[in-house]
Amino acid sequence: MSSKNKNLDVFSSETPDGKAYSVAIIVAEWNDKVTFALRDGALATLKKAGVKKANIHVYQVPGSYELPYGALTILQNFNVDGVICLGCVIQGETPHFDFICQAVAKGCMDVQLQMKRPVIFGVLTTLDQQQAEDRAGGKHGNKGAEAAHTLLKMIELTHISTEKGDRDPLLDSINGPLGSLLLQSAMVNDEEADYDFDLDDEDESYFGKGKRVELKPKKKK
Ligand code: DLZ
Repeated sequence: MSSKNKNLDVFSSETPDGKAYSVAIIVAEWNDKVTFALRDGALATLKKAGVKKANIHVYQVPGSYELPYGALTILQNFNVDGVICLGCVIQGETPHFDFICQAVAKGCMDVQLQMKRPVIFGVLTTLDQQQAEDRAGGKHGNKGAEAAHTLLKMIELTHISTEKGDRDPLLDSINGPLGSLLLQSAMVNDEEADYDFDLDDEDESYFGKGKRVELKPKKKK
């Protein structure tokens, strides 16, 4: 269904309670009239869902092209459950539009799969300014609000699956940052490879629970 026939503020399911969640919003400054309205829509939805003000972190990047890198660096360095990327790409006279849209969409997907935390694609890709404004608090609702709802749904899913799942968190993270630590350790030399890694004592929870995983090298007995 196109967003023309949908109000982006009307969700098909209830927005999860966000009081235990910590989130980041990354906003592109290009087309800021639109993107700042998306940001406000996202903030209103997060607030309504109970996300604490102290747990909402807003960052700006120059354009939509910079959103995936912004998401990656925030997820690598900050303790957030997920990220909303907000931008607005309006079709111009050159193929620039297609390059940016595809790069950003693919970039957001890559980052969330790499970091195993949700990165929401809240980027409007429109033919003109009016279409963008219609979806940034205009007659078709607010894409930022929809992105915030989506993020909370995906964080909730992360929590449900990590609580109910029976996979070993360490093995599960083999493709993520922990995995690369393990691989690096294995690659250094035989003695290093003999090291084992432990999750931090208090850290029964890991991704999606609002805590970063601290790995402590532990010599094998
Ligand atoms: C360069 C550019 C163009 C032409 N159009 C947009 C746009 O419609 N929306 C957007 O978010 N950013 C645009 N940008 C900027 C790029 O995303 C990026 O910031 C620059 O290419 C970096 O030099």
